[in-house]
Amino acid sequence: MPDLQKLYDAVLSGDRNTAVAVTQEAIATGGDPLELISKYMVPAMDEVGRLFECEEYFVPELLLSARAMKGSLELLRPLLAARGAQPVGRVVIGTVKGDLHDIGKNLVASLLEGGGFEVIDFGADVAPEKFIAAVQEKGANIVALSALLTVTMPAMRTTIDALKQAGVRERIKVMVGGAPVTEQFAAEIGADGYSDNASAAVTLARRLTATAVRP
Ligand code: B12
Repeated sequence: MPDLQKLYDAVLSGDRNTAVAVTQEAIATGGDPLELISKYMVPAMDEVGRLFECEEYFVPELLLSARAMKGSLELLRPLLAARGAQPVGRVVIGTVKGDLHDIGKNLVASLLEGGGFEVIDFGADVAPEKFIAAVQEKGANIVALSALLTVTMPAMRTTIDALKQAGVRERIKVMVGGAPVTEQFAAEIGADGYSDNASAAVTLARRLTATAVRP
């Protein structure tokens, strides 16, 4: 078994190659995927989030750590699926219709995944119907919407209204974010939560899941 502290350090420092190599070695020597995630990778991402919040890390460091985490998760995900590990919750995430910015959304998706959520990521420019289908057909219990343009912020309201019209709003929680989005705007459009960064988004999703319908 490799020294798993190296996995923690690799995620923390955004060293994807080392994170992947240590994960491969751990898998080959019978390491427990859940333990790798919960004892080393998630704590490393929590630390990354903490460093980001106190402005010791900035967006580039966050992206590198998210990439390292993603590299390891790609190897571990099939093993977790095979043993039927229960996700904390199921999140469908996307940047709203008309908006092509996806860097922040990708960060949120990676950190949610690292936090134990199953994440269905529809990418950018996502129409309300796709979110509705994810709730109806895939049992998502959190809908996470991102917008980076003031002109696409109204699409968040449109999406929430469409979820209401489809009769699924009551069984899910909606969280919103993106640079121009504010707590006040989130409240105005009837979202359940807002956060201004990816690590706080995980805390928010955990809080919302506690009151959402299980997938
Ligand atoms: C990169 C970028 C682009 C890239 C996008 C590439 C990509 N794959 O994402 C490209 C070049 C394609 C682009 C295009 C355009 N862009 Co642009 N872009 C940016 C830029 C420089 C960085 C955005 C970014 O990635 N930030 C870093 C991430 C990490 O931050 P973030 O997205 O805010 O995410 C964090 C939080 O907000 C939060 N979060 C994000 N999403 C979510 C979701 C949830 C649920 C939660 C809880 C939290 C959360 O967590 C994230 C991580 O901490 C910004 C300027 C800036 N400095 O912000 C302009 C900016 C957003 N763009 C702008 C504009 C105008 C455009 C264009 C219209 C330009 C044009 N004339 O063509 C087009 C629009 C295209 C379209 N239809 O979307 C303006 C928007 C102005 C406004 N008020 O609306 C900005 C602010 C630049 C400016 N100062 O004018 N852009």
